[in-house]
Amino acid sequence: MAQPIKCQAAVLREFGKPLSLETITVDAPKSHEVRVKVLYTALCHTDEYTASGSDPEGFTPSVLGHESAGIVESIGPDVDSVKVGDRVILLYTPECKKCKYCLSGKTNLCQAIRATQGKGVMPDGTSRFHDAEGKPLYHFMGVSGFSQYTVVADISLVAVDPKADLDVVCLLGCGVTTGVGAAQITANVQKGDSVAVWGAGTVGLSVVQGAQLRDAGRIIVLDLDDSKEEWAREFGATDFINPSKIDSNKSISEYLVELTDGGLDFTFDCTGNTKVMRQALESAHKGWGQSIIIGVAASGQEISTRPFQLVTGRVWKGSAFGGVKGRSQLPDYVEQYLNGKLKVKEYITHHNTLADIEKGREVMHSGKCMRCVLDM
Ligand code: DAO
Ligand code: ZN
Repeated sequence: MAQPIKCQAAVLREFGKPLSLETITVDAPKSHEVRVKVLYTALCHTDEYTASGSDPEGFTPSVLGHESAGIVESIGPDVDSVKVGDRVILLYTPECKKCKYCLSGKTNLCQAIRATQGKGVMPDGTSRFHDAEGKPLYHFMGVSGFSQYTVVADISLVAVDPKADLDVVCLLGCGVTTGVGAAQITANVQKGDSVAVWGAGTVGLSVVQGAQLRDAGRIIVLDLDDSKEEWAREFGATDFINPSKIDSNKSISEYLVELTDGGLDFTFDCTGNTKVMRQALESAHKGWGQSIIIGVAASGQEISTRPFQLVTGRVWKGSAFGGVKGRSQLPDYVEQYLNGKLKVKEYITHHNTLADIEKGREVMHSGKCMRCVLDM
């Protein structure tokens, strides 16, 4: 019978303040739960969004982190999908394979534990984390990877090929999969299609990679930081545009529509900026162009366009975790990485430790970081 474990975790005590490194207690997993020794967690801007206080599903005190990989340490009763010792990637988008959503064949947005995950608790409504005073800490995105041990629902993790280096494939727990999947599953980019991507972070560059793997034609990346051009080209961009530098009195959409003989087949917003979302939609080709929103906008923000943009055939859609069903499809992404088909390691610019998580967060805001992986 598994016992509570004491370990180190970075705790969000107050929004907008540094995370607090604390010794916490991680309870034994209950029915349909798994306790994981987290080995690596990469820092993602979604953690920062929540840490800033802008996320309506962010709570204090909580353990953030959601791009994680580790080893199954113990399993609760009724768990048959993983076993102790399995090497796993944690899934903030679970897959129960039983709910209406999972069975629909139309979405990856499993809803089996959606309500409790959004409230920062396990499916039974309680927490497995307690601080030194015994007070409960909230979970985050069903993962909480900024702790050396975490407890997740058995539908929120997937065992992967033991040959995969977990310090690399942890990136498949969010950024890389989100972008590649958005291009290949949500948009289903085909050979020769034209694509434009706003935002050359890990997600944007992964859209580029996903499109290039499909043999897209022109792949245009837009970013306000010129240093991202080299990155964009390395992942397959054919063009790089700094929107602040275009020599034109036209809007960026008009400029792109002219440049691409009527607009793009697919456009992707990876910025979370609602003005960019509109530009991306209006840069899509009349009659068939699709614009996919990936970036998460600040709470309360709304998007707008003239309805005629949609009447005339453009499609506005969105994508979370790239439309990827984690337990069914993520192992294949790991195989593609192991076979050298999918770039993953290439996004890692920095390494750090849990103890130095604040340094990692600093470097992430410096603009010089693509992905920083924490060795837990
Ligand atoms: O409502 O079913 C649901 C789950 C929505 C999850 C959306 C998560 C979006 C996180 C985006 C991270 C992008 C890097
Ligand atoms: Zn489901």
